[in-house]
Amino acid sequence: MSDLIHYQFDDGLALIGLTYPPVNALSQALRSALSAACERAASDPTVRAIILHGSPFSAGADIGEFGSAASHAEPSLPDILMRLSLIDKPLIAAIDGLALGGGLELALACGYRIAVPEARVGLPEINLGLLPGAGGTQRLPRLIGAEAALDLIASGQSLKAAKAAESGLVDRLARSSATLLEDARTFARKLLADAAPAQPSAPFSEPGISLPATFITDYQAKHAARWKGRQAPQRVLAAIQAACERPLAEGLRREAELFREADASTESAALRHVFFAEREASKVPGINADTMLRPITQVAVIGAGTMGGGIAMNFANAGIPVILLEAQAQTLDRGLTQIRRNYEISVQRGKLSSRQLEQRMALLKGSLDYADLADADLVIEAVFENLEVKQNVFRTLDQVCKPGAILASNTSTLDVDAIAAVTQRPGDVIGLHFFSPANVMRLLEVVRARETAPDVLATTLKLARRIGKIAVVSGVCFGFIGNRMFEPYSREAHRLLLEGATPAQIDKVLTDHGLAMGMLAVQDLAGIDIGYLIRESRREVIGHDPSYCKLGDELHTLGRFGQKTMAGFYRYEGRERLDDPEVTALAERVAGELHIQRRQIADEEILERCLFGLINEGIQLLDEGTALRSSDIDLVFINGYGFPAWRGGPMHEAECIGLDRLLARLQHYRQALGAYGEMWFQPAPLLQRLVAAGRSRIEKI
Ligand code: 3H9
Repeated sequence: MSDLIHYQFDDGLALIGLTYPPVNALSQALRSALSAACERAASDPTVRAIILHGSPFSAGADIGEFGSAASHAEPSLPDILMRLSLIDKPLIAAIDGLALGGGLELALACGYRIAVPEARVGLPEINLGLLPGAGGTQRLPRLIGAEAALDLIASGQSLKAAKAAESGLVDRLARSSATLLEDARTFARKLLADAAPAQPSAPFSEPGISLPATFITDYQAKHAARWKGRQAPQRVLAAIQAACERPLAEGLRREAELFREADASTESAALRHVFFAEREASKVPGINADTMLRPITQVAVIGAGTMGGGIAMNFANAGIPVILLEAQAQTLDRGLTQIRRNYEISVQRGKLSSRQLEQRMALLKGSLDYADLADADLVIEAVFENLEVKQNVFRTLDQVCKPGAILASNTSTLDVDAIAAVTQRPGDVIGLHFFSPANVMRLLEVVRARETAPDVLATTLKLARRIGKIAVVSGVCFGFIGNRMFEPYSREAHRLLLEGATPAQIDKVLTDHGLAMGMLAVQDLAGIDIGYLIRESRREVIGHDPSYCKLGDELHTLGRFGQKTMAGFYRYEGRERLDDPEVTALAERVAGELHIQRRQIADEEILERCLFGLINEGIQLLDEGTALRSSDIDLVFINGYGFPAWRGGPMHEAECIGLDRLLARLQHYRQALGAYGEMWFQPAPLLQRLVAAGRSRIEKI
């Protein structure tokens, strides 16, 4: 038959197994083989029922084919599934592992579904800027009702099969993976004995009938904030509306139309880029599948503040015991109490049971004594951001930790080589830069220092996955990838205030672009004092520009530290953020002192200056080798700085804008902004080389 399909005849049953590792993605080749196998079973009079199976069942359409001819090549998935739904013998999908996207749609085209209880089912297409395009938006509402179907499709989340069985998405649960095929055979024989129809009638044959007329518009309004700027959710709604209002065949045609639009959209191209970027990020030169890993069964975190506590929670959540070390009993108690409070909030929100809370707290042990770290396999230091303070911690760790323990610093800006240098074991030292709140944010910048050993890097990357983080490897430089790029972004926002923009105008331009928060609101949240301290440590680099974040420095002098003092770039009334005439007056005064001409600034200029500055820095980081690839930079900005994933990250966006245009605009600002432009808008040499070579992708040449 084909390497991609295993066909077996067994006493009146055809067992068709998908065997295209790793995830049975429904590529053109697999679709052809599947279609041929199903036709064979359909036309064989000795076959009375058909069981489709795979392990995992299938992760859906082959994402790598989207945007190419192979995606639409015959036989198409919708056509195959339509044909399967018309075969006059019962088809049973036997689901192991997962049935996602087109994989679940394949199962939905079968008359019956049996699944291992732990298998996961879902329609995550929305996460790729798509909608289910092989009948999912039409068959699922008819099976479980429009509301439940929309919840599943719009969330992009998967469910355990045991849960899916409650809604009727899965008909029967198998006992285990090992017995799945045996249980599927028993199910098939029962269906045959009962003379069950090939396709049972749909429980919700008219899915819209009992819903209010405003169901779709209400749903849209409820999710408007989360879906701002996105198109895929609108297409999902349109498809569900068709399921509610039209017969199946018409609904399928509408779904196909919407899918074609989505497939060609920039949003989907961006989200597919992010999907592959996440998988690519773990591929790092110098380490491979043969790199030995160090066992991590005990972790220690130094510092029980907000950051240390958040870091510790990640490990407790993954079932790994953590020692939380502090200098004083009172601080330690406060830290542990805060962790408990965080878990209690999760319990109140129904995300955690009280039992799980206690289990996690039991994994956290407080200590005031460095000697307790002797058995830790990984120690993460999260103390005050000061090189000397951190070096002292590492000197102590070098004395108390066992040989082979990984010693990590959570520094966000400092030189990890200089930290490693104070130990006798620099190969065991690495940077693990968690983002705040550390128990929530998905990004982990893994800083590979000059002497970090390959197995230390490989172990931390594996561990990052275990605790649910997206790890991106960075070289050593001030601020690593994220904060180094954040710097020109922040500088530009400060400067634009002096030139005449208001905090609210700047932030609105950025949030309209899809950023989770505006730059100045971020500064107020993070603390004006924190930004000031970071600048203090680098005055020798930035001091030649008298306007550099000058307004931030002035706010610091006034004690306007941001949200915590109810005043920073904004003033705060409760949770409301308001432009403050005092800040405008301050900006006018400072601009006057620095002879900066104030003017009306167009939104486009604000966006270009903030965005292009950080992209230019990203290109420079790639050229220096601090970032391994442009897509890694995108992941940092999406997962650590609230950049919209549906734009694919700043580097992907630059490729969409066009590198020649990016270069031209940087050159424009370099000239238009006088000495300031000359200083800060120098196009990265790699950008100039790429444009000269006529390249459209950002890569090192
Ligand atoms: C769809 O179905 C559209 C239809 O409605 C309509 C069609 C007309 N395609 O993530 P992992 C690769 S849209 C191609 O590291 P895990 C992945 O790149 C699709 N490749 O493992 C990686 O390759 P490599 C809807 C895929 O265990 C390898 O498999 N489906 C696909 O952490 C292992 O992946 C989805 O959105 C694919 N569909 O997670 C599901 N899936 O080793 C997307 C995986 O070369 N996939 N690969 O780097 C996932 O969510 C996760 O990959 C999964 C496994 C949960 C399956």
